[in-house]
Amino acid sequence: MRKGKLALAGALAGMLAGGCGAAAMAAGTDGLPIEREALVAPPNLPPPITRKAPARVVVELTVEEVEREIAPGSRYMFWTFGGTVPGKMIRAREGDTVELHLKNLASNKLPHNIDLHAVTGPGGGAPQTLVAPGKQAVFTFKALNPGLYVYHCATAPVGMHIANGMYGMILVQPKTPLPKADREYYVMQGEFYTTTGYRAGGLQPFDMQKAIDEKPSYVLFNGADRSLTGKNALTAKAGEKVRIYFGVGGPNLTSSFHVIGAIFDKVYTEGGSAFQRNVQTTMVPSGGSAIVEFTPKVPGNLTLVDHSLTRAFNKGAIGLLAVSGPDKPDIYGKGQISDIGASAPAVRTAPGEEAPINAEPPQAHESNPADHGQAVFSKNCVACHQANAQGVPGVFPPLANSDLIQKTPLEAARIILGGRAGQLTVNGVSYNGVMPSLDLSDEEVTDVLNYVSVKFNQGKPVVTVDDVKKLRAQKP
Ligand code: HEC
Ligand SMILES: [Cu+2]
Repeated sequence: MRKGKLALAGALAGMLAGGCGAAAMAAGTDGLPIEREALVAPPNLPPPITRKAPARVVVELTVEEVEREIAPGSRYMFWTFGGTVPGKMIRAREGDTVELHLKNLASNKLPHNIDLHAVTGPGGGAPQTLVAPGKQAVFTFKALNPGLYVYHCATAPVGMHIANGMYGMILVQPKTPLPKADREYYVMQGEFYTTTGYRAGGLQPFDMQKAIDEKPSYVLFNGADRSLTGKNALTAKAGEKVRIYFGVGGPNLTSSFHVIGAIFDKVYTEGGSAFQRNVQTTMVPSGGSAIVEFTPKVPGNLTLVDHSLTRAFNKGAIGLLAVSGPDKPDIYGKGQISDIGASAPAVRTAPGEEAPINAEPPQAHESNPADHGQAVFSKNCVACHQANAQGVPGVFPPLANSDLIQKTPLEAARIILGGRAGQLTVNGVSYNGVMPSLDLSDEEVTDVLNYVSVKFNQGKPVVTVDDVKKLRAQKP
């Protein structure tokens, strides 16, 4: 609490003194005006540079080794540039001289340095900046080329320093800046290799062998599971131009960066000067970047993913951009769902032709609830919960021997009736998925649950049609 307030006070003081992020000071020895850059935490970045002439940009970056949450209930020892993953973004202008002060806190355990891909010269600054805990280095370079560049620690073992979070980006604005965007965000992807698995809980140690094998437990945006979802979601209004400075720290994986529900109007591929238009997914290599621009038109959540999708849905590489604004049904229709008729044949038979002889008679609740339940199960449940009702580990909970069904059958009926999303524990294992509302009748819900109870839970029928009717009436 206290620390937060102090930090806020400091930031306010900085803003008052520095106007918009960078404070202009007296000219340096080389005659360039000196600007001290105020760094900010991702997904934010310093504001656009409006000056028209070069400056000496002074940046203070402090290496901090910090233990914090990598996922709710799971902790990790991060090594960071500026206390955040990715490291705080540096913003300069083509032709600027950057004076970088790299501090290694005395409380840290290891030496670190920085290699900036925006530097022209061997090692990108790494040899000049290698500092033990309690030391600092000053390194000056000229930002000759415009572009969006990754920086990272290059201390051996380099893969480990990067895997622990030691990467960020420096944006070198071209002399003619990009056209104004309404929102600018800073997002980086990186993988984390832990001895214990995704969301395993507790302090999760780094696993060098998994890093060598390129088998991460986490693939994350901005260094934490849920760093860009829920209350941390990015925001925009419909009609605003959004620009995302996207990079990959790695240390190993290439990202197939995609925003579900948006088309990139422009992608400055590989963070360079040329852009491609109308792009769905852009490939961003480890140690590389892209600048993407799009203008959301309708309200709702757009989802940032690595389109290598098990990374998104099973390892954390997911973020949200919450868009507000009025509906535009001409651009994004509401959709309608209607019955195609249970007995309507997929292929029309010509008049006079007989219906296929092996067509199964429709199973009805009235004639045989158990068979009806089995039919509903085969048609509606097996795709996710599987034919043997065992589910899929980590994704779809089992219906067979489910403590939830056995102990709280009415809750199970409620789930089958209306669907469910979010955290759920079955047989001591936690799930966090979405079961859609399947639009079943009261008889279908009743018969399928009783079928599951008898067939897969060695139980008896557990609900009646009246129970389900009552549950439905309770629904808001
Ligand atoms: C599209 C995939 C999908 C389909 C189809 C589906 N479910 Fe589910 N179901 C899920 C998911 C995912 C969960 C966990 C939801 C959560 O995490 O909140 C779940 C949870 C449940 C649960 C509570 C947890 C448990 O294992 O006891 C029951 C009961 C259930 N489903 C029954 C059914 C029945 C019966 C059907 C068919 C009528 C069905 N589901 C169809 C995905 C599905
Ligand atoms: Cu390091």
